Amino acid sequence: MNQPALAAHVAQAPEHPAYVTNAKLRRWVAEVVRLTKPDRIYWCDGSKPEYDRLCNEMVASGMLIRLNPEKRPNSFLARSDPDDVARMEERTFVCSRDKEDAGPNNNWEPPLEMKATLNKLFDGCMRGRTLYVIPYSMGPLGSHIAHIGVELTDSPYVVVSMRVMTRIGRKVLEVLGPNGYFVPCLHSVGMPLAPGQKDVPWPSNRQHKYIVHFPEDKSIWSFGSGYGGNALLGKKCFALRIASVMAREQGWLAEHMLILGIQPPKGRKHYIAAAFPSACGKTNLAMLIPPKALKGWKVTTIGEDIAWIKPGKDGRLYAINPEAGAFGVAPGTSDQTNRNCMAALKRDTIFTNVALTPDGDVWWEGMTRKPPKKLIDWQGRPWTPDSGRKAAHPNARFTVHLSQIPSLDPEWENPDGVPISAFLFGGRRSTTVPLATEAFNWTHGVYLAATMASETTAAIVGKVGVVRRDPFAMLPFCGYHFGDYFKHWLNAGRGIQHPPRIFGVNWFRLDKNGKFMWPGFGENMRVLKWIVERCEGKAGAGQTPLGWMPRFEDLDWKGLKGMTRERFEELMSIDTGLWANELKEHSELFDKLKSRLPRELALQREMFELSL
Ligand code: SAT
Ligand code: MN
Repeated sequence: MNQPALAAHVAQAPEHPAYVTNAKLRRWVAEVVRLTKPDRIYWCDGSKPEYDRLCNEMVASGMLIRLNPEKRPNSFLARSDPDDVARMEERTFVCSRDKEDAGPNNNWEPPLEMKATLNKLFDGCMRGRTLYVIPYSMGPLGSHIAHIGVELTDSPYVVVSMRVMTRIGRKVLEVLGPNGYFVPCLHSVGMPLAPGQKDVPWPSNRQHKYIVHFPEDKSIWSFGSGYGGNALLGKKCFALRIASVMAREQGWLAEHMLILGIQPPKGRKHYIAAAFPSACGKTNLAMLIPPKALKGWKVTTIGEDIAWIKPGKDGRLYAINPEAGAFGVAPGTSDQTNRNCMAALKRDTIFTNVALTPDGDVWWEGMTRKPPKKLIDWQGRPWTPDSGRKAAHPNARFTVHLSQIPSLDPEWENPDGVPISAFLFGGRRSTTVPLATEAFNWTHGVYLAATMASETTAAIVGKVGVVRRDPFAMLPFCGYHFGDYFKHWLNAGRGIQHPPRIFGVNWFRLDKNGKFMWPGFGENMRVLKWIVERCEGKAGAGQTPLGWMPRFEDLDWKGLKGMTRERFEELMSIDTGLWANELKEHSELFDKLKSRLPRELALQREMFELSL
């Protein structure tokens, strides 16, 4: 322990370790202590013993269950409150001074009113708890693309998760120095404890939940939820919503994208950044294992959720993964769908809302073809295959450090990032959208990304399976007006000498019988190979109203059974009736963004309509 307990809620600045030299940080922590009135303050050093100690404490308090060390060494299960299982878009706000700056794509309230609301909620909200100070770096420590945040939280689950997901602790404060810049991130589960009151396994606040961003202050306040993106504030709150604002101001990009490397059997390695909405298989794509028949092709992983991208001196775009871990969807993950991920999860993993086996291991839907005969479900109730309900929550997650992924790219911590050859945009579309298209040029690519849509998943609270426009897979994550964001993207491509090519993909199209037309997973390599060969000017394509599309002969079918020319043509077909409807929806989206929509996109839409 590097911090003595506070006897009372002292009015003066709390003690801090001597190595905390940043005056602004010291002042802010003192302010938050006065407001939230924790019983104790603890400065996280980021060490392994600290992580182990916090995990042990949580096992003792019932917040974590230690899994069988013989089956899953150093791994834990957390069960959340059934009311606190996913991101809550309805409770997420971007409070810019001017409402128009937040755009119709964000919930907004006047910042002063919101601060008054939050100040009331945070007043005394950490009573009976410890306030943890977590200095963290998004991106390799000291990288010119990285940025520092400090999260103050009353959740030890958040501390251990942040240690996996980011780089935390004392070493971050050394980089920060006495005058360095950091993004202040305040989080509370919103459940103070009265003297002697027993804690619950998953404290949260059932009445009030707020995930709030102040883009001008560059600060984050999150109240009432302990789950994922609501509570691990480095992820969606900082690395996307606040970082997107910083990126626009400073001339870079903060995107909801995985980054993967593709090494052809001969020649140069390419890096691709790909945007998909939450729970659309980004983790699987980032860790893809190519089919054996495509001999010599190798895929490596840099990141599976977020990319920060900056122009380099050579006129190319360079990307880092600001995270150090994966917070991925467990259901559906198996040795068949993602062997690399399953290998990563063998040890040192925190699971949330998966099922527990009688021998102290974990299980989720899709992990094995046959479910175990008996389980404890994600809510701690006995479960059998005929229970008629899911054993794991559909948004159950694993939290694992990237270093445990066998396919990790050796360049994953390169402070200068990796050069991006292509951007990929994809959604979950059971109809309308063909397997793959390549944009005619940068502006057309921005149009393609701006108008993408996806069927919603369990990653957010709300109705699942509804088609919604999700531009750049950033709908819940763009911290400012989408019209300005599209403009920023148009400028990003114009300002550089070698802009990446832009592609659209859809792995999820169904046939008339409701069956997936594309096998997906490792077979997606065939599309990636075509993309790399397009980047090298080697692969052919046909011109269509949607863009350049691979013809049957342009893809490598070695070793894939069942894909006939006829079936492929169905998979690639353009139904003009359905596309007329898409165009109507593009108009509706553009109408909402009208006041700030770049004219290029409206013109692009018109050209598209005329060509259809
Ligand atoms: O809960 S998170 O926002 O971190 C996960 C996701 O929606 O992708
Ligand atoms: Mn995501």
